[in-house]
Amino acid sequence: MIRLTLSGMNVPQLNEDPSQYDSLGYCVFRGVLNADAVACVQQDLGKILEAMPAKMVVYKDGEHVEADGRPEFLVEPHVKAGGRPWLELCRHPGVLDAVESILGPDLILIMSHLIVKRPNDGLPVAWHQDNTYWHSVQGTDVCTVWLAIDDADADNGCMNVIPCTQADHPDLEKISTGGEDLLGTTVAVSQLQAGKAVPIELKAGDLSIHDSFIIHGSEANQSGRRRAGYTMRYANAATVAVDLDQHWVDVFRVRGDPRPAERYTDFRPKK
Ligand SMILES: O=C(O)CCC(=O)C(=O)O
Repeated sequence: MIRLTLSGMNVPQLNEDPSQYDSLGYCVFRGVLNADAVACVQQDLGKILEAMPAKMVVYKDGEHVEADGRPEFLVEPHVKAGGRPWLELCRHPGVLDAVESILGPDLILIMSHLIVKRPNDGLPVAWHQDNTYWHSVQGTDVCTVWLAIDDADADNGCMNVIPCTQADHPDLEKISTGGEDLLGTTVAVSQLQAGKAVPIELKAGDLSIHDSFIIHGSEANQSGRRRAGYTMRYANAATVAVDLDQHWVDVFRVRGDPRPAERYTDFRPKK
């Protein structure tokens, strides 16, 4: 699992085999969006960044607080005014094929989040698990697609995952970071575990998928380049239930047949 770079440093080979996802907890898919599609998404993002409010309500260290507007906090763009391009991305056939190879064909979209780190300024994201924040989501067959809108690498703060830490779905205690980071909370990670982390380096248009229990995070952006990613969160509708009375955003059926009396919004392609 080790590849040697020109600089002589050992870099772990990223998993690109969906059949290894269950054991490793993540998988990378290359070239899902072509150059034209990437250019469109970058343009749509430009519009959102131009219109970003000076103040935002953000979820930090367990509560909602008002904070300065920052592009790491662009939550649920797919349901906001003008958000149709982001909703369309969530049912892009290439994206859904990748998700289907992981979760099967019965798919709902449960939320999305644009996480943009400005050059030399982007916030770190401390080690965390996703699922333990989502109390309205009951079940473990849940994953996040991290679509690279810009090239993402260790210098501009790409996501890092610690393979296999999702095994048996541990619900780890959240600890306040007390610092300047996206979530304000973290989980305890040993040096041994941290040493096994892999940087998910992607070209714009690539995507990675990670399990909702895997430990992951990212460093600040210390480069002069922007790092933008669009996270789309999906679940297997057969094994996961979303409590729509508690959930903060519409849930969209994107693939597979709706069950009788299902309350998810039908957004399957061609509907
Ligand atoms: O974009 C990042 O750096 C972190 C992403 C993340 O935590 C997530 O997708 O759950």
